[in-house]
Amino acid sequence: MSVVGFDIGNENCVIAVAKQRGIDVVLNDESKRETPAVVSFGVKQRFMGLAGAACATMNPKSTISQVKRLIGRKFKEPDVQNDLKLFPFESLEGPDGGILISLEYLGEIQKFTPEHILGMLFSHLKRITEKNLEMPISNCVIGIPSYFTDLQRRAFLDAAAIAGLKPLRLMHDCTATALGYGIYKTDFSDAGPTYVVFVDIGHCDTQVCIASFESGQMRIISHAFDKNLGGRDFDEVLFSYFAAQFKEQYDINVYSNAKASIRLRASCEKLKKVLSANAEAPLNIECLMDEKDVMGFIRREDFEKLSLDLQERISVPCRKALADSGLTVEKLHSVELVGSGSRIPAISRRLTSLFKREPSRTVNASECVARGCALQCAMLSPIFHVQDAFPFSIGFSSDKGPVCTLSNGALLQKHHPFPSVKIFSLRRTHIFHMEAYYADLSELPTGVSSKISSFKVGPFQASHMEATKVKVRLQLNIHGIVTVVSASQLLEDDIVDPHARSDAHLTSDKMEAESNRGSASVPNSAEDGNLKHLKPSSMSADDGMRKSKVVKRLDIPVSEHVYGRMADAELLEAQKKELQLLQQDLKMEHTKDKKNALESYVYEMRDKILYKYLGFYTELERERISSNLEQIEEWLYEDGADESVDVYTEKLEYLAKLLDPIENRYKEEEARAQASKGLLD
Ligand code: ATP
Ligand code: K
Ligand code: MG
Repeated sequence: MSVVGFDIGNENCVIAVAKQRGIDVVLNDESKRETPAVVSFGVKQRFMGLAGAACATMNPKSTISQVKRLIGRKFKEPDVQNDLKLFPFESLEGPDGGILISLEYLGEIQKFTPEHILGMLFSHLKRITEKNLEMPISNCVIGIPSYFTDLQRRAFLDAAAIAGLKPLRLMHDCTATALGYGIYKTDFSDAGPTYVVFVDIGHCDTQVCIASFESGQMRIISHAFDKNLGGRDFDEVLFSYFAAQFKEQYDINVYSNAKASIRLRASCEKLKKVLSANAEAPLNIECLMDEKDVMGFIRREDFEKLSLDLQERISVPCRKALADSGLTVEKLHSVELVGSGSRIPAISRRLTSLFKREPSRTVNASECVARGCALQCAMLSPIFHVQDAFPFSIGFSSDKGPVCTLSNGALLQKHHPFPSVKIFSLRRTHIFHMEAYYADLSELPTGVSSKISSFKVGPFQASHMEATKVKVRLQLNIHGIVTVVSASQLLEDDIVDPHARSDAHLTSDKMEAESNRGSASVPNSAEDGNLKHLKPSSMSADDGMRKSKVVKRLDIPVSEHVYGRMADAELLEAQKKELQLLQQDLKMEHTKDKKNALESYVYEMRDKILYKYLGFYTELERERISSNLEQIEEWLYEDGADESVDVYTEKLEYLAKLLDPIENRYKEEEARAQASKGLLD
């Protein structure tokens, strides 16, 4: 079984695999450890990763990056609108309020969901991995931001499914990092838990978590985040600075020109990286717009002043995670700083003063998420327990009002451990509905609906008008998705009628098999999420009953509807479409290969006629070959620049036929020479 971990960043993706010796990062086709998260639609084929990123300036409207920002979100959410303003591609509101990306491909306007675009990226990463491992893969663990909503998590699973991947777990980025950190550490004290803060600053977001490590177990005790603060905001500071400067100096308004904006933004990102290692840096762009070359310059000191607000904002989630954990800085063992966005020196300084110690860089800043995911994939049978914390408070209601509420109206408090199961009983006479919802909207981005999903429970049999006790098993599954895994009814033998008995079956108290897309079974499930106290039977209330009497447990059907999630038919459609698009890409790649082969053959043949086969042809043959070579070479650059595989193959075969007799004469002569040499020896 392959054990693969994926980190899908807004800027860079990393693939890691678990091998016997440890974790390896998979190199892409360009032998790079990071693959840009870009999908670009060319004229006849898609380009992804590095090749896709290279199309950004030439083909901005058809080049999609940062799709992770859009997945599982609504078009009208304010955050989404802000992001869409930055992106050069076109988007519109989908029929369900979701987002559609619209672009021209293969001569028509095509619309794609973010799930599908992310699916393309997954498919690309999957192919890189398969090429590298020389075997097909499907099982994997994928890193996600800890602030992802239920819908975003499901959308990620759907995107993976479009590419034919089977995620065994979606794992919070910081949890993956913490796992990779903790599993090899041996210097933790035996006296009590060791607390480590992980700060991940990526391209678009900042995530902080505090993990506690104890023998064989890791718990996430708190996490916090800023969904809209990352490296790209620092780029934007430089962008505004130079845009203003160039307006004054060169009288150009880059905001009015999409291509100029893209180029300036890209240059600012490069400049920012230079400033991480140098005290000052120049910025030169040829022909930025209106045929003007621009030149600029900035000192690190000035950049730091310009980005003071952003630096301050990084402290906010750090303080929040610390406050939520109930710890003081003195209790912390260390602060681990990861994510390439954190390479700005001022950020380190800021964290040093906040946590009263210099942040460590024990783990690989750009690879830690993928490595942690690969590790998790390799050890999903638990040797080392990973208990995560859920980011939002979840409420649950039935048609008769909220279920088992806590003081604030939630069923599961924010930071509830997962994977975990919650069991409750309701008394009902017939089919009923339940709703899962976010209990505290202030924990979510503005514009996110409180509705998560609805469940229909039933039909079931109730005797007369007397209400039956229905036991509902709610799961916060391994991906951090809320779902009802089962509902059941306990019946004493004498009230089960003979027909019902035939299809009634006794079930054990272990987790039932998954019934919904995205609800993987949980390796450790216990009454209320406490992994350490796993009991063989976790249904405490009815244990007594079962011991004294044989009780039939009848499964009640549960159906789930998730608000805003793509329907099964849509997913199938997207999978089919993805296969077609892939076929087209492969066809174009094959065509390119054939064209290259023909081109090389022309050069090779010309060379052979000049040297190797000299004297083995007639003047007539030479003339015929030369004129054909010349013709085909010219054709390759003009009419033949964009032909089909068959045409290239045909031309190559034609040339080969011309050369065949000459080649044969040469070989015969060579054999003769060899033979006579043998006689002499
Ligand atoms: P996200 O986590 O938001 O999904 P990601 O995982 O792709 O994104 P990273 O690869 O961790 O993000 O970081 C990318 C960011 O790091 C970019 O903004 C990039 O400009 C920035 N970056 C990379 N190298 C440096 C450097 N030397 N100095 C400053 N910033 C850097
Ligand atoms: K990354
Ligand atoms: Mg990241």
